[in-house]
Amino acid sequence: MTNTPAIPTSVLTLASEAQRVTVLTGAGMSAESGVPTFRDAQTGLWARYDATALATPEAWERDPALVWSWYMWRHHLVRQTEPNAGHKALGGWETTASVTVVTQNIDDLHERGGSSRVHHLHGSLFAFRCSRCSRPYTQPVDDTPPHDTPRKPPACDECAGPVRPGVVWFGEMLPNSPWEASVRAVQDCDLLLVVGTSSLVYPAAGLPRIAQDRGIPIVEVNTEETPLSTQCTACLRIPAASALPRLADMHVT
Ligand code: BV8
Ligand code: ZN
Repeated sequence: MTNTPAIPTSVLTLASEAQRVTVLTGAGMSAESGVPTFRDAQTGLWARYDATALATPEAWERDPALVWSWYMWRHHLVRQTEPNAGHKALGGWETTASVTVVTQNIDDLHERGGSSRVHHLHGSLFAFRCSRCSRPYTQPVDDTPPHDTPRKPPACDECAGPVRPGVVWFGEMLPNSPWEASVRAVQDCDLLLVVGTSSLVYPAAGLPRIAQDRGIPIVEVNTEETPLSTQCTACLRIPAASALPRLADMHVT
């Protein structure tokens, strides 16, 4: 690596000796794949909307076509992107240690990057269900651009209710089993990496505290400081796609 900051030997030692690694990721993990982060100014059509205002049941009730079109824009975008060297490094790390990914992201880049144990705290862009009877909706969705003419969501085969994205909106409970599996993954690990998240959204942002209370080392990988930074054993101000291959000691092609 040319001018990216060095990684302290103590951190490289933690990474090489860890046998049970848990990685908590946020939107910064997918930034280098070209997926805008949650707090980036939304690009183009969506520049005038605040993502945290669109990802709510209230926005859905008020204008389901607008919210549906926003998710179809993201669905189309993610389908055009590839996992980056960071995703692939976490996938490859599974050959030398047990690696559990706990992600706030709704994309599928960790899976496509080779990770086999991924818990989605906030659901998935690729899962849909009826907003009325909760029946899963498994038909193909039309995510073709343009997305600036809000498109009505499809209707449930069973009750004709509007189909919604299978994601967790602000004010909604997290799905039980990914949450419980994630708590266990943080309790049982010997190294917690926190990658590409502003650590602002709860209860996800509360997970590192579980590791901290157990004296488990926490390494933050984030280009900026976050409210978690002062609680960490080390902070790497290095982009995820550069830092993770060096931590995973992988030579990702
Ligand atoms: C809940 C899915 C119980 C959808 C998301 C008042 C009323 C109701 C609730 C609350 C309330 N006050 C607080 C709450 C709780 C609320 C919350 O925490 N709000 C915050 C804003 C204060 N949480 C909830 O509502 C949760 N549910 O609490 O249920 C309940 C129920 C009823 C009533 C009360 C409580 C549900 C939250 C889930 C929301 N869904 N996503 C979708 O994606 O559309 S949240 C979404 O934003 C993400 O999933 C993620 O979790 C979150 C934060 O985003 P990040 O991933 O961190 O990304 P961000 O852009 O913020 O930051 C990127 C970071 O990467 C930056 O730090 C940047 O520096 C860094 N970076 C950039 N590039 C790189 C990089 N790092 C490394 N390398 C790079 N290249
Ligand atoms: Zn239905």
